[in-house]
Amino acid sequence: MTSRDNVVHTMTAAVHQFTTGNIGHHQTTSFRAPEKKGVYHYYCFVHQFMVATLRVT
Ligand SMILES: [Cu+2]
Repeated sequence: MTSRDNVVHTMTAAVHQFTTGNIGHHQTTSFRAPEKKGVYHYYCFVHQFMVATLRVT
């Protein structure tokens, strides 16, 4: 994934199935998504109010 923001973010799974580590300004990174189907909640470690979900189908 690519961050289009001006500050560092992460995609950190709520129960630690994955994390991207820090993603800087316009940086592209990859991570290993879970193989099991489901909805995985994640948040930004830097801004913990930022939450989203990853859906594996
Ligand atoms: Cu953030």
